[in-house]
Amino acid sequence: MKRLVWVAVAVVASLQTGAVQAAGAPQVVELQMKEFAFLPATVTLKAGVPVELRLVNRGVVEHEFMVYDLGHLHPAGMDPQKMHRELEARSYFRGVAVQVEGRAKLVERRGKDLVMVTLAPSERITLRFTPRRRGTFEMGCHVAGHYEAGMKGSWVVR
Ligand SMILES: [Cu+2]
Repeated sequence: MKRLVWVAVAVVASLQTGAVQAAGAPQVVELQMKEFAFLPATVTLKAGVPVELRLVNRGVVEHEFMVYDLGHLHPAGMDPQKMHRELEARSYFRGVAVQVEGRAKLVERRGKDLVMVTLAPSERITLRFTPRRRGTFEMGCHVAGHYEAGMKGSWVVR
């Protein structure tokens, strides 16, 4: 019974912050993609602690997962190819070792760095990495029209 209560608390905490962490365990985050949103819309992580990010496409079309330093860039309305190159260059995962488990439609890397994951409907993968860089970044789906429809969120590392 105590265990059940703990699980319930963990689920509530997960809904609030997007992260669950027991002592010594990785931060486990489930991030869902659908039309046209990330759930939760804000992922909050602790720097220096391993993360297990479970990414799943619960929608009916494919979606992209990218995390980047937006800066003063305004991706809405930009040429899609130019925008992808720009956002890939700003990827949060530059210099971060990311282990990918599971099958995704596309896992794109630049050199060793993960820059984008595309999931077909119902696909799910797990990303394992340890965040180092603190700050607020953006996660976005840049399939044509999705970002403009609101498919973006915040990636906060404290
Ligand atoms: Cu999308």
